[in-house]
Amino acid sequence: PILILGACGQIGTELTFELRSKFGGENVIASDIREGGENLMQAGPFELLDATNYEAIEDVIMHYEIEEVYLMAAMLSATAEKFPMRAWNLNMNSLFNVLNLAKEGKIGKIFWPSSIAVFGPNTPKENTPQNTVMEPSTVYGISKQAGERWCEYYFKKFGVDVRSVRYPGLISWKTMPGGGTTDYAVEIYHAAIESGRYTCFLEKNTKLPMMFMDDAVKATISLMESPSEKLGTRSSYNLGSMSFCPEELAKSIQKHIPEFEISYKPDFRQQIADTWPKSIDDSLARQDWNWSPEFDLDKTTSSMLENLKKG
Ligand code: VAH
Repeated sequence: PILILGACGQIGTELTFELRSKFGGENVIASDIREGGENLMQAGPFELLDATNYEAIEDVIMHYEIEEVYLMAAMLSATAEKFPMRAWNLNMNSLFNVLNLAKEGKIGKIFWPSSIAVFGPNTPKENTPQNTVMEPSTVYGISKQAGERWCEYYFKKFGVDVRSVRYPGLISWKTMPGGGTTDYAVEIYHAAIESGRYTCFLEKNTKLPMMFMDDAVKATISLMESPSEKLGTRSSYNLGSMSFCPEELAKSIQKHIPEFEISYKPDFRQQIADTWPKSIDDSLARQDWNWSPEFDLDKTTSSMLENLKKG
């Protein structure tokens, strides 16, 4: 069986649905600090679980005989700047809990998400390499860089089978955005349908690496199913699919909703976005486990508007 920590989050929700359809609802235990939507709660077992509580996770793992854990609980970049110590505690202690349970032989395989937030102001911004200068200047990015170092350490020192990708900004419709700097790219679709206008908290030419959630879920499961010997890195894989700026995203929406209007009112999240890459070199993921994305911007926009219009 599989345990998902943070199953009610943006990625956790989608991973839970996909893994349940692949392996059967009863084999995927969803957990989070709070209950989720009824379709998530009814499709398989759910446990209220604090990912920073080692004993609580251990109890769930022993009770359900868990073999794999997806640790999707975290505080994202914008919120982490407001509550640095709470973010560090959640993002790091949840990771230590699952790494240590695996070191004790109680978990067979771990997925842990990193992010393009590991890169900082002096990282090359175009086609950012897998291995390069990384001096993240955000709490969230620092926690992801530290997390990557610990994942590689536990693999090398204790043989823990932990796998990770550096997600770009993710776009999805099943959950509302939650505290991310890239979440303008989710909010904008809701606004386009609800009011026909959106005030963007990033400048119009802020180009960032982005990905539609279906591609992110496909990549995650593909990495988890790859033979261990094929994996060339145990810190975290660069993962890319497309890059765009708010102005380009607005134009893509206007192909469907011509009267849609966007205005710009940058806030503190602009300073976070300015430290991140514009595009990613993900050739190692393509080489090691045949990564290849399916959704470009226009395909993403069609899918987002179609699914959000269904309400
Ligand atoms: C955030 N969506 O904005 C997350 C992600 C690269 C962006 O880490 O914080």
